[in-house]
Amino acid sequence: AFPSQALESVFNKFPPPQNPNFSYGTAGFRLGASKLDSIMVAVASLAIVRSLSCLDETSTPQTIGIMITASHNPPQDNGVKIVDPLGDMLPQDWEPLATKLANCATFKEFEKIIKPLWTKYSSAASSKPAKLVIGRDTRESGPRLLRICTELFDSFSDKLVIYRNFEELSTPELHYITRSFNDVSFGVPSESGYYDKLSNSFLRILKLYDISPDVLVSTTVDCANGVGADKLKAFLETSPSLSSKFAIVNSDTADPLQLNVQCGADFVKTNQKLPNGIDSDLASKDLSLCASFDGDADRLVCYFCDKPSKKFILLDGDKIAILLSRLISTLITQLPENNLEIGIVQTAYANGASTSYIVNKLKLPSVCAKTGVKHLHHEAMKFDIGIYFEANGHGTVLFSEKFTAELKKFEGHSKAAEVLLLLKELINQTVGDALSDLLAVVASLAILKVDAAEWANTYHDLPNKLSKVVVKDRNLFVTTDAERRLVKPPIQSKIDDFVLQTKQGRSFVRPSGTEDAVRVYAEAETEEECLRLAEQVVHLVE
Ligand code: NG1
Ligand code: ZN
Repeated sequence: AFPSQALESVFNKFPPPQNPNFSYGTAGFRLGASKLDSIMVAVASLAIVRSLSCLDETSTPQTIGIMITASHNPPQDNGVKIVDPLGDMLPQDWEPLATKLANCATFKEFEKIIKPLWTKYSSAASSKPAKLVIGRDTRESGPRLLRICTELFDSFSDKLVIYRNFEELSTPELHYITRSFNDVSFGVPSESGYYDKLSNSFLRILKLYDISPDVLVSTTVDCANGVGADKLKAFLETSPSLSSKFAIVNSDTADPLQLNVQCGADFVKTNQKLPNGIDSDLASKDLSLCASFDGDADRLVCYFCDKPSKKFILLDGDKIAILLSRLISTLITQLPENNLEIGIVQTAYANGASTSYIVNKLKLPSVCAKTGVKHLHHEAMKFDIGIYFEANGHGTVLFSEKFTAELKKFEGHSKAAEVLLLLKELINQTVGDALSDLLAVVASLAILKVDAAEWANTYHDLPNKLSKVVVKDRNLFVTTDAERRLVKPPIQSKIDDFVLQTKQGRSFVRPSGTEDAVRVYAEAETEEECLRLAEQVVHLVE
C-alpha cells in the first residue's frame, strides 16, 4: 500500500520553500546545500518509484542509486542525482517528473503525482520492495542530506524499501556498485570489489607485456581535497605493488572548506595552470606525470611542465581520448581478424586540432554530441568500441556485447584480444571515472612506450577561449546541430561572418546547463585571432 502517512510526515519535516523553482538538469539537482532538504525527499521518493518500475526477469525491482555530490562546485553547494540499474543516468523522460516533484509546494500536490505511479509500479512488482543504494562525497552537508533520505526509507517498513547506505563514495564507485547489485557478472557490489576489479585487470595487463610496476611513470595526483583522496588511498592500500608509483596531494578532506579550492581537474583545466601543492619543479621531473581529479572523482586531467621552459602543458580529455584510441586501435590491428567499429565521441568544446587528428591521422569516425556525459554516452553506445570524453576530462570507453563475443573467440591465442578484454574490466563501463581512467592512461603510456612529452606532441591545441556571459534570460538562447549553432536569438549569421574572417576560426554560443549563464567558445590559429573572435562574439551576446 502507498505509505501516505509516513511520507507526509517526512515531507512536512523538510518543507519546500515558498515558490519552488528547481530543475533536474545535466547533473541532477545542484545548488546551495541549505536549499536541498525538500529536494532530497522528492528524489528519494522518485528513486523508490524508479526501482519499482525497473523489474528484472523475475519481476523483482532492481537496485537504483542515489548520489549526493556537487562535483567541482564550491564547498557550500551540493547536489543529488539518480542512477539507473545498469549504472547509467536516470532516463531523460523521467527528468521532468523529478522537476515536478521537487516543485510541489504542498504534500497534497506531491501525493497527487507520486501516488498513482507508486501504486501502479508497486502492483506490477507484486508489492515486492524497492531497492536502493546511497552514497555521498566529502562535503560538509553530505551526511545531513543523506540522513534525510535514510529517514524517509526508515519511516517505511522493509517490506516497502530495502536500502544500503555506503556513506562516503566517489561518483563512479556509486555507479559501479549500483550496476553490480543488478548484474553479478559486472563485479562484487562493494568498494573492495571495485578496487579488486581495477587492480586485477591493471596488473594483468602489465604482466602480459612483462612490465613491472616499478618502471611505470611516477604520478602525482591532486585529489581536489575531495573524496578521490580517500578512495585513491584505500585503493593503494589494497595494491601495495602500485603504492610507490602514486603520490597524493590535496587530500585534506577533514577541512570541508578546502574542497576544489585552487585545485582539482576543473581548476586546472579552466585556469590552465598547476594546482596548489604541485610546483613546476615537481611537474617537470623526468619520468613523471601529474594528474587532477575533480571533487567527486569522475573527471581526470593530466599535465606536466616542460623541462627547460617550465611551461605548463595540459593533457585534457581530448588528449586522453586520443591516447586511449591509439592503444585500442593498435590492439585492434593486431587481432587475427575483426569487423569491430571504433568511434570517438566529443562535444563542441573539443579542440579542433584533436578532431582533425582523429579524422585525418587515426582515420576514426568522430561524432559531436551535446554537452553533458549522458549525451556522449548515448552516442558512444552506437559503436562496438565507443570512446567518449568531454574536453574537461569526463569520459570513458564503452565496449559492446558484440565486442566481447568477437574477442572471446581469440582468447588464449591472441594477446591483443586478451588485453582488450582486460581493458573492458579496467575502464569503468558505467560513467567517467578518474581512478580507472588514470590507470588506463598509465598502462597506455607503458604499452605504447611514450612519455608525457611525446603524448602532448601528438597534436597541438589551437588557441582557444571559453567565456561566460551573464544575460537576462539564458533560456532565450536556443541551439541546434549538437549546440554548435544558434537558432535564437538571430545572431548566428553574424557569428558566421566573424568566424569566416578568422584563420582556422570556430566559435559557438550555448546556454549553460549547470549555471545561470551563456558560454561562448572561440578558437583560432593564433592567440591574437582567438581573443579577437571571442571578444566579437561575446559582444554579440551581451
Ligand atoms: P554546462 O554548464 O552546461 O556548460 C558543464 C560542463 C560540461 C559538463 C557539465 C556537468 C563545460 C564547458 N561544461 O556544463 O562539460 O561537465 O558541466 O558537470 O565544461
Ligand atoms: Zn565530477
